[in-house]
Amino acid sequence: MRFVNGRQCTGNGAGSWSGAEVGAAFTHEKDQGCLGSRGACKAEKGLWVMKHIAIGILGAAALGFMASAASAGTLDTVKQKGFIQCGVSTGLAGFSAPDDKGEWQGIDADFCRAVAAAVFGDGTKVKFTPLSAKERFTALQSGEVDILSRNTTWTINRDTALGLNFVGVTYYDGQGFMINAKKLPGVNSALQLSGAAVCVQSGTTTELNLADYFKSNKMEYNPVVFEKLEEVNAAYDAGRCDVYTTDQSGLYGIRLTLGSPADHVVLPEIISKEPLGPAVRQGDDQWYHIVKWTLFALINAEEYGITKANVDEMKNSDNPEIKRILGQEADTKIGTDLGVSNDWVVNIVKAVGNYGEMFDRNVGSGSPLKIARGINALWTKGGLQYAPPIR
Ligand SMILES: N[C@@H](CCC(=O)N[C@@H](CS)C(=O)NCC(=O)O)C(=O)O
Repeated sequence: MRFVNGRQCTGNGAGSWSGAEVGAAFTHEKDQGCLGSRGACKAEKGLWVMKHIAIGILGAAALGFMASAASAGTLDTVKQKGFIQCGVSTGLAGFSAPDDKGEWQGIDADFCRAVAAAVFGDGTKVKFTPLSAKERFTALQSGEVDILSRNTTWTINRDTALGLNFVGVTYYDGQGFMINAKKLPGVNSALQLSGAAVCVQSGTTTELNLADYFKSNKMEYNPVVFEKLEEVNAAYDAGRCDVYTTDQSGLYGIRLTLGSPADHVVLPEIISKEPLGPAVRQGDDQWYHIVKWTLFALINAEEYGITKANVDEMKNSDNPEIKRILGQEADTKIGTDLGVSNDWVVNIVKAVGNYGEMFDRNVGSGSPLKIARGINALWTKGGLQYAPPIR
């Protein structure tokens, strides 16, 4: 089998990335000169490196200050400005991507709408900030966004050293590989990929898992690394690498955007755990609770059969748990204890539906991606989605 001669990106190869995402977030390394435009890359590099070392040092020193300055009282800040600033991807189908009218669609975009509905009773009170993988953590740490809802994997490094708090899991994913079956006819397993050039986005867990997987299977590979999603997609579509690796859900979305989607197959191996979920800054418990319980409200609503269509009717249900969730219990303080109104769950479900509706519309049977619920089914249906009780 012949693989394309993928060139390794100096300093950005998976091998040289030692899991130091704190540094990555602040040095904000630019990858675009590494493949195809190496001359331009070199010319700019001296100045650019000096500038970014300085920014990196200042950035690291400022981390503690920024995180605490930006984190206290997010609810008040959000109420004052009248909307939630939501960090999303630059355009990943099913998760967060603008439609032809420029409106953000996807499960991650809808999650921010759900929080806006909880806070304002109006799911439209959201502004979106598109962020690359490398930009996303700095944007949250600095207060540029109030929530990061961008197919982001919950890891210990991000939950500790990066100063974030993940609120839960909106989508259980795992890393996969996609190949052009026309170019690599005999390949049906990732274990046949030794020597391949692999397209990957920098600043991701993907890059780290890729290194682990090839190392543990004693295989060689050439990482072809870019910062911008469109660069990775274009390089892969142009045949500059043999393999595309990212979260499996992402592969299905990206496949739809390629020149001839039917030529590309996703290989069966899942090489990692990628629990994707929204994150907030550490140091603001009230905001953390609002965002976390918004997710739990969406999941509980599905469990109790509360939908966008029946939510008003369900307020009169005989089931005390449904009445409680919908804020209909006499003298309830559940919503106000959280810092929102007592009909917060009604508002959430009216804005985006329950978790299952959000899933189906964006990535599931009602979407072009047609991803099965699988492990993202409710715990009552054999899946992993489970939320603590609202009581
Ligand atoms: N879940 C992984 C990967 C997330 C990621 O950024 N994946 C890329 C490749 S699909 C992406 O979504 N890019 C979108 C963008 O940069 O706008 C992580 O948190 O590190």
